[in-house]
Amino acid sequence: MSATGEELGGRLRDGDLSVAPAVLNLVESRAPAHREEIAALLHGVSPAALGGEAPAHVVGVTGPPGSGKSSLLSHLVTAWRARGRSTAVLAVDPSSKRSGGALLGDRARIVVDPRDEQVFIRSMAAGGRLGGLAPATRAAAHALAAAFDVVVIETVGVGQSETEVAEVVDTVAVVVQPGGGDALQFLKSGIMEIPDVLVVTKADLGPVALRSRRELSAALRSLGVKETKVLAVSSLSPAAGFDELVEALDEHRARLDVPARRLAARRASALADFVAEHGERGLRAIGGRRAALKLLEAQDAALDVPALQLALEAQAAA
Ligand SMILES: Nc1nc2c(ncn2[C@@H]2O[C@H](COP(=O)(O)OP(=O)(O)OP(=O)(O)O)[C@@H](O)[C@H]2O)c(=O)[nH]1
Ligand SMILES: [Mg+2]
Repeated sequence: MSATGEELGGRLRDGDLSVAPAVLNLVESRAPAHREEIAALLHGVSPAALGGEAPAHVVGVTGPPGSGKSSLLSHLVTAWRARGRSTAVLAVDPSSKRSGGALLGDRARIVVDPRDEQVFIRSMAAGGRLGGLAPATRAAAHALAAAFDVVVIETVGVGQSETEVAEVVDTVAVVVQPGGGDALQFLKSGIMEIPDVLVVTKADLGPVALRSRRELSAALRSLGVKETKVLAVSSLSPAAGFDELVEALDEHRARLDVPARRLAARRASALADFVAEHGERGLRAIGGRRAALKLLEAQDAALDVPALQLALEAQAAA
């Protein structure tokens, strides 16, 4: 490892996008010696160090396997770049897990201009379960948000499994394909949290896509949800719907209380990282999840995730 965590944090604060690969290598390292370096990196991009929240729009793109997330992201990244926004995508790859394997045969890659230095795309290993985020993914998103205009986390999941990504991003876009009844059922039954934006992909399939869009809109209305836009996009050429999608994501960001959401995200990340490391037994040592959250809420709002995790560890050891 050439650059230290502190150096990487400083370069991210300066807006140097070229350090993204080194940042990813560091956060993905499991070497015990790197734990302090990761903490130094995240400390360097904390609100305390930045003088406020990281400027990026952190977006979660989540949906069932094969629903068209990666194809959609190829176009969405292009649309953001056309608006001059630098973009990092962290694609959480569940392929090592049985649950994600069904459609691997015809899975698409995110395709962008390889010469564009303001785009960074990286596949990352999934956390423990479908839709789960590894600590490395949360750390990468927190760090890159200091330098990139947009940071995306792509995860596979439907139903409850996307909550983890919802906890760490500003805006959640749930992506479903036409005729995919699961999302509709999960939405109606309250199993699925209300997404910030709902996207029906494969609009080129015609009537079936329009019907899905209508059904999802009706389901949201019957739940009394007014803010969530339901959009249809096609990633086949001619691509369609992406300007509207950029707008819908921007609108959500505009009405968001970013500091509150980010603070909640750091607390959720610290708790998840703590549990990833110390398990439910660690949680019991604090007195359970609720006690842990209470402890986190008592900490300084400008603290970074590793510092919050240390507070939990101190309490567990007390
Ligand atoms: N007709 C049509 N097919 C699409 C569209 N978008 C994606 N597909 C196809 O759907 C399949 C899955 O697309 P991906 O973009 O890989 O979907 P994904 O959600 O990223 O899949 P996983 O990462 O495996 O969960 C591929 O065969 C795509 O070619 C679309 O707009 N129209
Ligand atoms: Mg994909």
